[in-house]
Amino acid sequence: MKKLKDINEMKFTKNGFALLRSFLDETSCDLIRSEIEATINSGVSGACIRPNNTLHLLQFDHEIIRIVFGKPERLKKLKKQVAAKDLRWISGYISSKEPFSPPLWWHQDWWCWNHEISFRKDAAQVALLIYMQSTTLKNGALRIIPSSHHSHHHLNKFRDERNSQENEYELDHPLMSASPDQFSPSIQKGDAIVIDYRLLHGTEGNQSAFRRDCIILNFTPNWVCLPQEIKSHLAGHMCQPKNITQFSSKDCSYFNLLPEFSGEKKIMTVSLFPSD
Ligand SMILES: O=C(O)CCC(=O)C(=O)O
Ligand SMILES: [Fe+2]
Repeated sequence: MKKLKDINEMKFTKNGFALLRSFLDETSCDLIRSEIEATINSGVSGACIRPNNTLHLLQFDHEIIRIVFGKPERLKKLKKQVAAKDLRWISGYISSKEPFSPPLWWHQDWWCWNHEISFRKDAAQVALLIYMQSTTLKNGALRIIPSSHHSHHHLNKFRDERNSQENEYELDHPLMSASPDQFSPSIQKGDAIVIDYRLLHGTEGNQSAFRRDCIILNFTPNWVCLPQEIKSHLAGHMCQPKNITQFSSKDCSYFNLLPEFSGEKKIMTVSLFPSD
């Protein structure tokens, strides 16, 4: 008989996502919510405004990272879900949906479709999305298409260069609309969902008068197995510490989540669409 651990691991690989209920306790959520306010109000975090969601960068030494990683059992849960053998943290963001903002279009977070690693079964990168309030179809809930990380999906044919920064799609565009095969997980405050970077996902519109906040933490489950060029690109991410010597395993229990790379520095060409 299969052990529960194996079943969870297989589910993530097959479906491209896994839910981590009550990932954060109430106290951590409240602490993070006040850090979110402070970060947004300070205006110094490198906000990236794109239509219908605002991203604020989280550096490794940000207080929100300290709060989330401060409890080792959370990382253990994540590792188990994605069968991580060498988990490393690449980047983090606050993802806000402003009041009365339209849906975030269907997209994939994966960025190098022109590399053969894109077509392997296992995820090269995963995103952990932690929600700071419960979400519904009315306030910007996540929507995903299960298993879309492993197969061609018809929505991909609508994705093009507008799927970047400036240009919006009309509200009735297929990338903005509900898809018959979508799944909208019911999310309570503190719940998290981990998704394969290749999974098609988006959000409902936020029809409420309140901002909807999510913390996004991006990881590689098996750093040691990645090709050098991908390691080099990811290790140079702007969320990574500029001066790694300011941290040590003595003062920082999650220091070993930092990706190590000492080879030639290389930035890869970004390729956002599977057909590129
Ligand atoms: O905020 C969310 O719920 C998801 C955001 C997202 O998918 C993204 O920013 O890439
Ligand atoms: Fe995304």
